[in-house]
Amino acid sequence: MNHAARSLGVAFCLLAAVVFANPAASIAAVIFVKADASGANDGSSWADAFTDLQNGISVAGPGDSVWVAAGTYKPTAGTSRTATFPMKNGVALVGGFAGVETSVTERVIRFHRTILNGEIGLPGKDDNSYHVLSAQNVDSTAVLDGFVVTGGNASGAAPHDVGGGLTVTGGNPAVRNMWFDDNAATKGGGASFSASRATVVNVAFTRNFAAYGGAICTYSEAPNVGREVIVNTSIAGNTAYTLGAAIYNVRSLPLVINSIVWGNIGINQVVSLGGAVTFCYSDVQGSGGSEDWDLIYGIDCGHNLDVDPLLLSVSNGDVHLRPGSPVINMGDNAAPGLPPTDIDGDPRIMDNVIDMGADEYTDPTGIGDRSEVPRSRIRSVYPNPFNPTVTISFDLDAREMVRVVVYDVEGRMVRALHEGVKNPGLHRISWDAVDEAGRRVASGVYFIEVRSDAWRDHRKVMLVK
Ligand SMILES: [Ca+2]
Ligand SMILES: [Ca+2]
Ligand SMILES: [Ca+2]
Repeated sequence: MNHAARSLGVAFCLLAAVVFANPAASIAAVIFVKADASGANDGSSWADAFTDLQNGISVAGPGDSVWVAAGTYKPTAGTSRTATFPMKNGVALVGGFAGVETSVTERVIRFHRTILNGEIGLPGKDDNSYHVLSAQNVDSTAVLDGFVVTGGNASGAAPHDVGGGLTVTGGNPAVRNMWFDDNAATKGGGASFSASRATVVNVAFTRNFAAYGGAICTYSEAPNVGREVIVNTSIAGNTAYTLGAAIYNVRSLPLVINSIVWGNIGINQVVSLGGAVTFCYSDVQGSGGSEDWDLIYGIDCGHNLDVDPLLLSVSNGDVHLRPGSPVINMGDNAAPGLPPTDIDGDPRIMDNVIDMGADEYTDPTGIGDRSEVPRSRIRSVYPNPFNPTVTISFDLDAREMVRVVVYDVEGRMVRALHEGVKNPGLHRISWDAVDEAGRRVASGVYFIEVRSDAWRDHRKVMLVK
């Protein structure tokens, strides 16, 4: 090859690299999904968001994120039980948004529940989606982050008998900040993992139901293929009517760190038929803890407990820790895959040491998602964004004691605006962006909470300067 031909060859290769590499880089995008959006329904912004999550997932390609605002999303508007939300390589499915944010770190999951619900067809579980979510041989670039998953019922013939909330087959997807509540299956009511190396971090499994593995089934056809990594996960109040109230493991080797297994109903919390579950820094009911480990639970790698973790309400699926919980500050800060926040969106490590479970304990006098809001009490916050003053309007049915408080995104109280008895009717209170000490606060996001003894409601406001 002469010099000119070689140069042409190089030039062609460079051109090819530009042509073939650039599109992949330039199409990486955020795709917006919002159940109540009323714009162009093309996913290009919150205003023009897709209203159906399936549309968002189907147009997403490698490098894309699908941001999903608070609301309820079903795998199908029809009655096909095999309809499921699929995980895809290179695509992050991210819930917990109010529908105004411009970055993932702005979202506060506990305020904006994004619910994936398998409740289709007639009311009741019998004809629901087999798997609300599914992942087939996807790698760690497939991410699931910030959803509530409920209503799945894997009551069919194989492969539709495992993983009512999520079924993972092969691969190693990343699952974090999730709450699997009230799903059902023959095996693995909340989730199933087959020959998988999935990582599961900051996840709650509550009130799921199965014959085997009320919360989770881990399964491997051949020994030593499956190796799930389960970190800071709370498994409580699940039921198995045959074996493994919490976890049923067949020939896989799950590693469980900083987690809680408590208050699940059935024969043994953890059952392995071949393989073994390894527990580190975890609170496992009936295990004896590392002091007195019962080998039937699997392998003790140290620092395990067997003590009531004082969960807020196992029957309500609320895995927040109560004051004085013995699992506070008992985890391992070096556990793999930890995000900066806990399942609520609060800082993951408080008091310098991580807690066991999905919730990092914060002072209960701070703001929290600990009671249901039966209906909206706040009528408006206006203007929003605001500067210098925002006015909040709210309704009272009865004469009651009301407290109106401003918090920052960390849940710290900024200003108590009102505390006292008010009459039924519409009330208005303004905030002048000044804190308790009389200082102007920084621009950014704040939460205004209105509460009585019986209810609470809140709105997010943004101060712009
Ligand atoms: Ca149904
Ligand atoms: Ca802590
Ligand atoms: Ca927390």
